[in-house]
Amino acid sequence: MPNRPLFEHQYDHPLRDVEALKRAIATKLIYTQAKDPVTARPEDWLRATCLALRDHLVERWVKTRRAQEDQDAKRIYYMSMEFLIGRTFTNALLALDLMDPVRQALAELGVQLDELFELEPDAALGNGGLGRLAACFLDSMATLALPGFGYGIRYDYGIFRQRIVDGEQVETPDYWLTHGNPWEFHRPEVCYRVRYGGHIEEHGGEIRWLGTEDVLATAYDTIIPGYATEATNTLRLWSAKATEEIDLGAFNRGNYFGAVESKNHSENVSRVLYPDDSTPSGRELRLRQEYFFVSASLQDLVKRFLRSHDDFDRLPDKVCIHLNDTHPVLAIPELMRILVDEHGLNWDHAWRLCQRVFSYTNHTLMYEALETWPVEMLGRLLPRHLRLIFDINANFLNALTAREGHQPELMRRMSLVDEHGERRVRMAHLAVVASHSINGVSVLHSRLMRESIFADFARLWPERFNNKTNGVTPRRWLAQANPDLSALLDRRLGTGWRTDLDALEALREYVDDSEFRQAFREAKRRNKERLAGWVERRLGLRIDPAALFDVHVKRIHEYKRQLLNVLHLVTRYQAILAEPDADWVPRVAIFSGKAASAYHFAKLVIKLINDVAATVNADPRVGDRLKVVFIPNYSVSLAEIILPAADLSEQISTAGTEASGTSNMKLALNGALTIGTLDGANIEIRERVGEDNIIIFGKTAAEVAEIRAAGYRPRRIYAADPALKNALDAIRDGAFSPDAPGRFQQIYDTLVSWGDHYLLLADYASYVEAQRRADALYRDEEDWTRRTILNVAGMGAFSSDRTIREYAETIWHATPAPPAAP
Ligand code: 26Q
Repeated sequence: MPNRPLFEHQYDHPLRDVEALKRAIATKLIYTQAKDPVTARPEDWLRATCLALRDHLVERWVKTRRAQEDQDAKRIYYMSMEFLIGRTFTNALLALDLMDPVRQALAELGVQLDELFELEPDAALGNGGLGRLAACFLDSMATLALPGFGYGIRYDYGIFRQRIVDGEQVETPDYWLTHGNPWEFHRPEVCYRVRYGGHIEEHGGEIRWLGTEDVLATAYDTIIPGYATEATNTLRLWSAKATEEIDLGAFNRGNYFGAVESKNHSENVSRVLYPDDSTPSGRELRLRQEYFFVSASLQDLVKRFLRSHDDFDRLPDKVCIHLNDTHPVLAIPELMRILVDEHGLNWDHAWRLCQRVFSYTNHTLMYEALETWPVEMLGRLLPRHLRLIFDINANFLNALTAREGHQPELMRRMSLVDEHGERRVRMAHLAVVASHSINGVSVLHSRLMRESIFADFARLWPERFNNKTNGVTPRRWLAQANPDLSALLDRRLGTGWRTDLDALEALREYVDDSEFRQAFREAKRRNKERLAGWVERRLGLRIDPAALFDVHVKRIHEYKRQLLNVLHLVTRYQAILAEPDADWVPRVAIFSGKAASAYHFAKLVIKLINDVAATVNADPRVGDRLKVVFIPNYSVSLAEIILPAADLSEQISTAGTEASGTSNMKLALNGALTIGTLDGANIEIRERVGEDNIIIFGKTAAEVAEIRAAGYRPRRIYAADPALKNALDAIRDGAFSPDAPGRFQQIYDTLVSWGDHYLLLADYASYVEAQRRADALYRDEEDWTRRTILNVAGMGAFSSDRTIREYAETIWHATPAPPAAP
């Protein structure tokens, strides 16, 4: 190791010094942005403050990287097509413990800190749960000082913005980089060539891949601060750049526009995030994206490894590569290509290394959502990789035959290539064959995964399959989103829960402390007022903070059954009209979530929610007994306002369909009671909070399977239940769509005539009854508060720190590499 200059700890002393902060912020404003403090806009102050904070993080970042290098620590590469980070400003302020001094420094500069938060755009480079999980994992890896690297794509456009126009979803592009991104560092020198197309030639056993069309991948690094540690990690996102600024051939032929077009074509690779409708569209650009970031990341990490190693023998001791779903699975043939074609390793050696390096998380059992790619398309775009996949498959099937004898049916089922109709490569099978660990994201999901989609593989390699129940970071989802409850917890439990969420267990002692319950209720009340204020300002709708806030927020999808929620609301509306003087518990039903742009049925559900909302909210006979709100453009930053305000958390997916859910955890952590099915992590939440403190209803996963096997007959359920029939008839006959009475016919047909796959009507009666239980519980304020406190107390297990510790110990075999204490 060459001698390196000592690092100047420029900021060590003035860190929490208000005068120094003022100077730092003003200096950034003037010299980095060339803005006059007298005329600077709030946006300018925000940027200046971010840059000043960033300097502190950079110092930690340099130290952490140095520690990782010096210790030659094993690195965890978390490969994900999505990182749903949200905003960074508050997160950075809390990580640095600088909230109060920065507030004061800005105030003395004439700027209100609280007015700056809203100005920062979300980094919304993800669809939902999977992308947000990746962001929580980065936060936990840094906080635990694990050497974790995120690798992904720097999309120019994140998940589309949703507007609601006449009750319908309208998508607009999310260009989030308009005002620059103060948190990223472009590394133009970190640049790799990613090749597509061409053909392969064999020369004496050596394979060459020639005639490709190339794109450059250039790196943008984002600092991921750990909490209460100097450790910080890196999220490296790749952006596409054309290999040539312009196509000189076309230019010389006088075709100026054509000359620039090919540049656009190349750079489109990182243009936009694909929305998930759980039916992969099989679009070629998506496949290009997957290979793009995988290839750049592997070239990058192999290069880093070779800086301190002469051969690959220790690769599995120093590198693990985690595949967040199948989206990065091309990393497997790409590593094989690098090892075999570029470094001359023999096949078996390379394959053994691969199997020790890769691990894979599955996030869905829905057959139609499992990723496959046409052999034809793969062969055209990545001929060398297709050949490698075929070779992997041939070796695998040979080994299978050697072990199990000749079983054509078994081989057909397990093959990496689906030979039915158009031949397709099964990415999940490739992931399983190449990984030493395959995990699901909740106990139920992991079991069903072993029993259904991977049953054959689990028989062959039981030791590879395991569970890692998801978790969420308490820094963002409690400390940041819920400052009032956090302050209360700090007073009673101390501040340690932020890094030791099990400390919440101690709350059990306070359930019988009426003063504590009062304070707990007041925190909830303030959160509800905050949300009510937001709804009134933005949507012009007044909601009563005393009402029960019933919250259903997540992607709009049939399996998540927002429609079941609507059926209950229509039933409740009809019952209120029939019995206006009954003792109703006032309720505000809050929905938020996006539907994939091509998912017609999900969009129809959004329209129905909005039509029901318009009818109910305008009906003077209903008043405050029921209000329905659809909050547009669900996002991480909206979640931070909505979740802390919830009383009731809707987790009502058909049992066996929601792999885990993570909003269920965030809501319970913020003091909401769950109304839910025995699905995903709801089951483990029930174990932790106790049966009395969660409202469970509906068919179990086993019952769902039986009903489907026996033949689901929804019309019988419809005909036998007058309340259900009234609700469905009203929807079908246009009670909520007088302007277009036939608008929701399809919803009726799907639920009653065709029989939806998600068995809505089979759970309807049980759900309505569960909602009555919720009302009854809410009526007893003290008792309700006790139950919500016990929910918070039981949520320690759902910290992503716990999840990441489990991954690190049992899958990655990685240990912390903290920077030396200052
Ligand atoms: C695939 C191909 C083409 C276009 C899009 C996609 C695509 C994109 C995103 C497919 C799936 C996703 C995201 C899936 C997801 O978010 N799954 C959720 O993962 C959470 C974290 O494990 C779980 O808690 C949820 O239960 C699961 O639904």
